[in-house]
Amino acid sequence: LAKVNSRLKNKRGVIIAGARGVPPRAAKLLSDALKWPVLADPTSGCRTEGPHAIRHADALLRDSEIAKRLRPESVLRFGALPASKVVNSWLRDTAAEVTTVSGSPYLIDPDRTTSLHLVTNAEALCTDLAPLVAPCDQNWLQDWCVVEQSARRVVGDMLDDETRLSEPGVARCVVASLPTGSRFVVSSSMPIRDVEWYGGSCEHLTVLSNRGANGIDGVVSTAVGVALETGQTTGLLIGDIAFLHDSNGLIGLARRGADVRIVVVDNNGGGIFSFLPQRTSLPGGQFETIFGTPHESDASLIARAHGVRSCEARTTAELRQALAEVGPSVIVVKADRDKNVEHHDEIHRAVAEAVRGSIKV
Ligand SMILES: Cc1ncc(C[n+]2csc(CCOP(=O)(O)OP(=O)(O)O)c2C)c(N)n1
Repeated sequence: LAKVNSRLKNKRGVIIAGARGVPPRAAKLLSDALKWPVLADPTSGCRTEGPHAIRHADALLRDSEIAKRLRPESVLRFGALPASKVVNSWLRDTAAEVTTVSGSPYLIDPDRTTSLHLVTNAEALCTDLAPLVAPCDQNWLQDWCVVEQSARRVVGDMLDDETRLSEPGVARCVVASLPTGSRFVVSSSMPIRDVEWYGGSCEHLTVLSNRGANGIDGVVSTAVGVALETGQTTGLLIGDIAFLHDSNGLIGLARRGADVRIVVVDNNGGGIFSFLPQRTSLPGGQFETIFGTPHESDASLIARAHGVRSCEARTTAELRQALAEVGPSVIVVKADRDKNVEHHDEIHRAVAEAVRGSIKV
């Protein structure tokens, strides 16, 4: 404990909460004692309403000035690596002293930033450390809270109550609408990123994400399995290609008593590829054949072929209402891949501008 404490005390630091890392209450206890923010990955369970919970780290740290201003001296990392590339490269470039805590002796640390690896129970460690540590100066946490609050405000203003749902708005609405205690399975590709960037507090949910063997395989089956195993309402946010890839997961669903509420963001292809440089460097037709892969399949009809109720939602209010219905369902939201890239850029720009203004970078 003394050794760990010497790496944390009086330092400007951050707690990184990854998947299966640290219970939210333990993270909060240590955050209060150290006056450090908790950078919370979507699957960490730590994306709470509290001001110390940083849900917009990826968006904040995209701005080089803000990233520099918020550079820590010490990092305490729990659980799996953050999903965000931006957060990981910021960590790599900070030169901060990184202490990693995990329950397993196998350390996953591709950037080799960890200089101390503790194999221990995270909750017990936080409880034992909290009374010993000394907090860093107040301005540090204050700055993080100010930028996080302004990011929360901008994202909320831009996405709450959309009259024409966007992909970011869908992610935000699904997180907010699922009933307390639900499991929430999030597919790879854009859904997990959109939940990270735009989803609000996930305090009321257990968020799960499964990369399958390759990224987008087996995701419908994962959600059905989670619902059957836990007996809880289970939401699934998934793109159309991942949905089609595992639509056999719907077989028998109507008769299995599993409350799986599936939201398919149907942009008629792989939306993530429109963020790649190939989108502009390849001729449009070629890009569509190789990357976009439009299929023209009807997700609603596929659901109905399996006897599962389906509908289309166009607005936040319609999606909220559809998600309130109990029992297996497929809710389709139509989207446009090109507009989606523009919309993401627009939100990132608005967040960066507001955040820069809020701490005068
Ligand atoms: C089994 C498998 N096949 C192919 C890929 C490559 N891949 C990654 S993302 C993606 C497109 C996913 O599209 P969709 O599920 O509609 O989500 P979106 O990108 O539109 O959010 C593909 C084909 C993969 N990761 N896994």
